[in-house]
Amino acid sequence: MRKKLLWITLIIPLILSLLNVNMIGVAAAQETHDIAVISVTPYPTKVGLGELVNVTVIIENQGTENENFTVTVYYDNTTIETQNVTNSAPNTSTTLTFVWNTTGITAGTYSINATASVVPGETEPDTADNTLTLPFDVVSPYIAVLPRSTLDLTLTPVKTTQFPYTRITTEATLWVTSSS
Ligand SMILES: [Ca+2]
Repeated sequence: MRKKLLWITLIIPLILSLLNVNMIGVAAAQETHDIAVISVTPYPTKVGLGELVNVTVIIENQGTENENFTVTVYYDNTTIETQNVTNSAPNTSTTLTFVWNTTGITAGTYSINATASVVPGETEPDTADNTLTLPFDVVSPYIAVLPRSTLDLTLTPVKTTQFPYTRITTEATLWVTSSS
């Protein structure tokens, strides 16, 4: 009887206590925090100066917890925009669209970068996939070089595949106005 009492009062609580500690330890080890930028897609794929670029960014919560974070899109080191993502569920993706107005920059190749903020508990090497960069070309708009005395709007532009013909005729008209 005394042996049975000892089992109930000491051994069982001790076993339950150890099991409880172990269960908490396992739960903590399985909790992960990991946000990843899956893709960055600009559209159109090349623009003339002053045109708009839609940058679509897909971000995935690869961790086990709901997360709040920000996503910032840059061209080179300049911020285009920052957006917030709230309560992102585990194993789900979020699609965001950013608009880059290329007015005021110079033609050239730029880096478009999307970066998701590091969430609490997210550590290396999981932080490496929080950013994604790709090159993007901004080209000079086509300028029709026409003799002033022989302006002919029926001339065929050299870069007909780059801009629609209607745009060329508009620019030629503006050129005549400014030179008069
Ligand atoms: Ca990550």
